[in-house]
Amino acid sequence: MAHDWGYGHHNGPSTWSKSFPIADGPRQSPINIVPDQAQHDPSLKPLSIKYDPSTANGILNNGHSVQVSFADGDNSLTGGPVQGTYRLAQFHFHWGSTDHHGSEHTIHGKPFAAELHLVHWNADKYANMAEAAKNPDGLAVVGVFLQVGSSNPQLQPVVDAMADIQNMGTQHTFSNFNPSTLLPNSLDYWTYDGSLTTPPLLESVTWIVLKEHISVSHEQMAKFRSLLFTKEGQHPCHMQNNFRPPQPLKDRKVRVYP
Ligand code: SG4
Ligand code: ZN
Repeated sequence: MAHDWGYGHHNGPSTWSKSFPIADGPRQSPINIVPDQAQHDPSLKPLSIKYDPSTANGILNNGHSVQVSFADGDNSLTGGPVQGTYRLAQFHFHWGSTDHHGSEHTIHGKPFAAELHLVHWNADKYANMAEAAKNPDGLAVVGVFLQVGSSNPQLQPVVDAMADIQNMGTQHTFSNFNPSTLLPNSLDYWTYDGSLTTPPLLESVTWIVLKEHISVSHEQMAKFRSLLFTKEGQHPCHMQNNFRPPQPLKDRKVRVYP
């Protein structure tokens, strides 16, 4: 479908504003984070995350990313920059064609090989993810950088499952997985008000970008790049460079905890 958004020459990030004018809005994501310019804010709290591994219910190639989804349950993000309880809906990744780029956020202009996004919605105020995504305090996404180095055993169940979902639109059961095993030791973070990084680019995300990265091996990254953007029977196109580049900060401040 030539008119659908994607990451290619004719449907990539620089074209999204034609169909989604909010692409040029005041609080778009991702951004380049300049640590020296982040503000310490004593009102920020430590991040508290608790997930129930039994709620993991599937892994999907949606043609834009690989995504693990969760049933509604006791999957909560509290504290940090947010008020109330946000519930995990899914996690997914963005990555490059080489080990040297692929993350959406950058630090001092430096990209990482990949970025994990854990997407949560405000279950205190809204009935579901779709409703939450229309509101400025609807979503909270935790971003974690992946740096190529030693193999990451916690990531291996996700990497192994990729063999079953090579084509766009394919899914497979994926159960009993605790995504908190993917988090780094420290939950210190930067935070700012932003958006979804894909169409519809809704300006509803409180971004929480962790300072500490996790590791991934070159071989594990190669499995991400073996996935396909395309459906079975179409000319195969490898899923890589599925990231949006940094957007203007405009009238926003990045805050840092602690
Ligand atoms: C990826 O394409 C996910 O697969 C999408 O998940 C997600 O959309 C999209 O990224 C944007 O999320 O954290 N990068 S992001 O801002 O979560 C949503 C689905 O399509 C709405 C469910
Ligand atoms: Zn994402």
